[in-house]
Amino acid sequence: SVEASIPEPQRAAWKKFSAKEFSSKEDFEAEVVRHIETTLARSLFNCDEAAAYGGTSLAFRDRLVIEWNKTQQNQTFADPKRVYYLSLEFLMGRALDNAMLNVGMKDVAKDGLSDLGFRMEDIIGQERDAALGNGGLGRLAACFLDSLATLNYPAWGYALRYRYGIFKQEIVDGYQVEIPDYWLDFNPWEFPRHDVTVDIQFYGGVRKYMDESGKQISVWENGEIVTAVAYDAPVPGYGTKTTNNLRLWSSKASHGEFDFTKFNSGEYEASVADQQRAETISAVLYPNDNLERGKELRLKQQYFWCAASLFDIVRRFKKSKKAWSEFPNQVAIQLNDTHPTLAIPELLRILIDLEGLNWDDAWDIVQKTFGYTNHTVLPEALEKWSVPLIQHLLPRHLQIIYDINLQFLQYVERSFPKDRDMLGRVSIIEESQPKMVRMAYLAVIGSHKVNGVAELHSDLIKTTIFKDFVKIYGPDKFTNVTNGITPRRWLHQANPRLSELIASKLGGYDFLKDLTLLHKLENFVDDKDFRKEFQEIKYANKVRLAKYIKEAQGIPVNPSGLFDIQVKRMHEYKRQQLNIFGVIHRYLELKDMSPEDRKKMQPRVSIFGGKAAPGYWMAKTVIHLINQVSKIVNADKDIGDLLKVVFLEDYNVSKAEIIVPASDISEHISTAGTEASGTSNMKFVLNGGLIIGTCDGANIEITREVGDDNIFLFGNLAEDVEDLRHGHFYGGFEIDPQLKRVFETVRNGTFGDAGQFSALVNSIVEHGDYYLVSDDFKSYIDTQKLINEAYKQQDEWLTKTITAVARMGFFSSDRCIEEYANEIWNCEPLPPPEKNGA
Ligand code: T68
Repeated sequence: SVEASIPEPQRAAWKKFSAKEFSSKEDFEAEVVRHIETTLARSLFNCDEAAAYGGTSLAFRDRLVIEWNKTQQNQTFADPKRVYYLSLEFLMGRALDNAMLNVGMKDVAKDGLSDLGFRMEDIIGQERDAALGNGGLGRLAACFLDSLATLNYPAWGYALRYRYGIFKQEIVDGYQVEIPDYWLDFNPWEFPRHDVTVDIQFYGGVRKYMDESGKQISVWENGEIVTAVAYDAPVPGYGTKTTNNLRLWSSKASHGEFDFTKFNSGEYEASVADQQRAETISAVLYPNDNLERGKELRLKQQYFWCAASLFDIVRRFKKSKKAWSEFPNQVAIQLNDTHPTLAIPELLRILIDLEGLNWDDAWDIVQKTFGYTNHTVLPEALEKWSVPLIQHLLPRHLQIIYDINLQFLQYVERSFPKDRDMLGRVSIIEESQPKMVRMAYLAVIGSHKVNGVAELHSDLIKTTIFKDFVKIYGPDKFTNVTNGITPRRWLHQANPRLSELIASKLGGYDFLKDLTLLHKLENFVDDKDFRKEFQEIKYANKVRLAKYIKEAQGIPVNPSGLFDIQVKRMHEYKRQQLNIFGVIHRYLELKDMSPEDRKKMQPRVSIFGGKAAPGYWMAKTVIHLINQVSKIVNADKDIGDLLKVVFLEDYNVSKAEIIVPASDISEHISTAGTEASGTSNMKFVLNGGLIIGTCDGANIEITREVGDDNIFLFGNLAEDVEDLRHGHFYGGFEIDPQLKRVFETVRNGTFGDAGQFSALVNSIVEHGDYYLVSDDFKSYIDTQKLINEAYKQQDEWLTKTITAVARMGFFSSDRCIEEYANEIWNCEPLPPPEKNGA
């Protein structure tokens, strides 16, 4: 064994002094103080909350690192099939609370911190979010890492170490302003691995020659080199010692720090320029969700990350000295959307150009290795890269893509000799000016499985964007894995009191590992004490949010009102405009009423939050409108508590943890067929809130699980969207009369300069209402009225919410990961050894 190669005295010394985990309050305090005094060089007299956060994190980090090392060592020895999750985004949020939960010493830490003069919540609140993502796609990746570790799968995440995560949003005079998110000042959770580097090539050319045996050899050479440096972060599982790895690549210039010749000749700026250009690659996260704009730097990011990750994966595989044919038995790579699709030609390049395999063997390995997850059918989000750009940046990859396409089209031609149009339709190369590479087609062709993220979405991709591919490959290549969320963060951590209440009824916290156990809560739906406590917890969570709203936005809201929340990225397809038009409609109705009639109305608080992509004018206009409505309505003495409108600045993961548990109703109201799944819908219901939603994405499966009495669905169906859109242009399109009145109010300046909002109104009135706001408006406001009435029946409402929570077991990301493991990755867990030796 490896241990036996080390002489006994050294081994003994090592074991004797091997790092020990703190296990008592005293030890914890000693560790915190030691870290504050030595690692952070602070003292009792200048230890603020930031320093206390630092000391606490470092104390917990030490514990994590011990398990992390053991997990990696164990995985190295056992050498099982590993899963590699390639995602350009991981929206991890805060790490400390999660570390405490998984290490299991939170109570000890709480007491310890109190001895040292600090409150746990304040210390947790000091941490900045790790915000390396835009929205659902990035958060899903984070939930998956949590489940992979919890279920003991040997799995790594690979991404980029952006110096700037998603921007911080400020609202100034009602407008969004973007502030850079420089988050790395103090990040105790990452470990630089300056010894783990990969040189990545860009540009250059391809030289071809015949070797002695007459084989064609391609060499990609004379390009620019940028170095990738690995930074690792531990990903602890819950209720297990398994601690997996998230590896982030950072870019730097390859040859030393800068060019000394230039430096010595006085060209200081030029000498630094190369270095800066290299560092630009991992500098910033692109802040668009569901949009691809085809920028060269984005393509560079994608290749840099894919090439570094694949080099790392192949290097690890080669250590085991197995035959190449074993590669797909040792490695499963999941492509989170098309962003990592270049990994497909890159693996072919490694196998063929560098390792000397022939095309057929290499292709067989590639197809068996990759799986591809699609997250959208929106045309503007489907990635296409121009052929000249790829030719310039990655000349060898373009050749390989053409070779893949040739083989594929020959196969299609043989299979469908009569369908001549088929070839043009399914070609990886779009014959446009310039020609474009369709990344989704490349991903489908290079993978053995393609999955959508909710049932409706997985059906839709088979009948729309990938219809021809279903004919070509048969339906079995396509599958569904409905998204899920981790109950550790989205129930236990966000809503500790609810988690505790559930545990008290179910006899422990097993439900955090098997969420289907929640079904037993239905036995308590009539239990008076349980109901009372459940209701009190919801109220307390609303009080907590109300307090936050007062602090953050200065708006007083009454926690007994109905909290109606829509928090997500701002996007026309998600239809925040429908929501705010509905709010204006309600405002007008209230204004019309006599004071006596008003008294009978259900008080409501409409809460919005979400970032708009910096270049997305329509989305920014909606933010502006919400803020203007908020200003007018909140100041209207006639209205008082009957309607308050709040736009919460800078929505992110840690704020979601406060917002989600506080909803009575949350809005998931995308135009049917546009939201692939949605995941916050699951979070809200799991925390005892109901949904108003369209028949879209996972809303449909949530309805199936919780029952249609326990959700408020409205609006047109996906199958009718196309006809409705067509009708807007050719059928004499009448705007809904109640919506018309809303538009008149916007146009008459009630909410400020009407010119500001004309593009928004015109997109509906004049430009075809692509997102069907008018078509769904009546059904939307009628359903909101139903909700008002239902909410007044507090007892029935409570029954609905409890029942819904009890039926949410399906939506754990643990269930997703089991499905991926069984249906796509074909891999097994590797539980940590019973006795964890040093
Ligand atoms: C989301 N996609 C889907 N994309 O919109 C959502 N896009 O329905 C689904 O629940 C979620 O993925 C998880 O499956 C995104 O969040 C992006 O953020 C994105 C980022 C870059 C480029 C394109």
